[in-house]
Amino acid sequence: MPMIKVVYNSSHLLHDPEFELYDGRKSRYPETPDRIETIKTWLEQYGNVEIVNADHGLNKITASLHGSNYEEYFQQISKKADSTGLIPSNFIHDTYAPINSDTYKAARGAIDTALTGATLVASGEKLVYSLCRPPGHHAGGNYMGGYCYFNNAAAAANYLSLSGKVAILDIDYHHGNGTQNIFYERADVLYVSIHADPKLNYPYTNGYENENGRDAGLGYNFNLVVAKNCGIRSYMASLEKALKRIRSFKADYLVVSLGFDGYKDDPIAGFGFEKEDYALIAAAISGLMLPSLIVQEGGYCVEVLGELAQAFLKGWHEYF
Ligand code: OKP
Ligand code: ZN
Repeated sequence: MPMIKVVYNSSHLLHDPEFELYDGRKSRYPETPDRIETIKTWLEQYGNVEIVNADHGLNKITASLHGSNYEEYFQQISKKADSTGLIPSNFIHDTYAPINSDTYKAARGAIDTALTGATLVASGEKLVYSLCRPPGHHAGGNYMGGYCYFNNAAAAANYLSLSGKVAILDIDYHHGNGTQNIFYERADVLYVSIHADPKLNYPYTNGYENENGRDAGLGYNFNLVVAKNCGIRSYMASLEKALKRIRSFKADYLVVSLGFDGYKDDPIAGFGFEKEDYALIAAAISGLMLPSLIVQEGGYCVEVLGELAQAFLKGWHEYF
């Protein structure tokens, strides 16, 4: 396995919400700091990786993605956060985006992590893995939600789109409604997502197969719904359809929104995947032979996340 650059940023540690709220009830917040720490530590020990720190000089790029007052507003409310972490406002889509005093800084670090990865891919790296946290694919042009604040993958794709056509393949268990929202009217960035049925799963409002894009973007949004616990065999059939669409698009770059919440023991999701299935998925995707940025999204079975990341990188072989 060749050396792979893994982009990391420690400010995610500051974002550690106390609980999740649903129907007025509190439960454990699954999107925890140890998710990223365990992946980093595991890859340092067992993977051939070079850890690169995120570059924080890239902040101007967010403005074109989320609108300038979004970031300013987020920074302001982060300072005023109370113990619930919940601040009702036009920008907040659901109760799954709690904000504490350091959330802005952590989210800024996550988007910098993605952008740093994008700059490396744009300058010739074949495969880079950005260990983003908090995740991003539920953050839209003007909203946060689903543990997401800034859309890391969208920022990376938007940056890469300055140098060519970009396909985003989202294989998190949940539909990336935010990413879809950001690129819905664009033909230069293709969004392809395989996810659980939104009738039964978060984000509920989007992810249906008839959502194909709008105006110039019509035909450049492709949603594939699979069943919870579908297993790798039936998942691979959908993955082949996704890859076929990406091939016909003739992308110059690929951004993978990588969630590990398809793993069979994930506490909030699950496609019934075994650990080794992540190597099969990566092998299939790497057959696209595209310079690629992997952006970390979800995955909540913390004790195996390092192994899943290792399996994924090991499976990514065809390109090398
Ligand atoms: C974020 B990502 C679970 C309720 C669902 C929101 C899920 C956000 C998933 N108690 N909470 O796509 O992995
Ligand atoms: Zn997810």
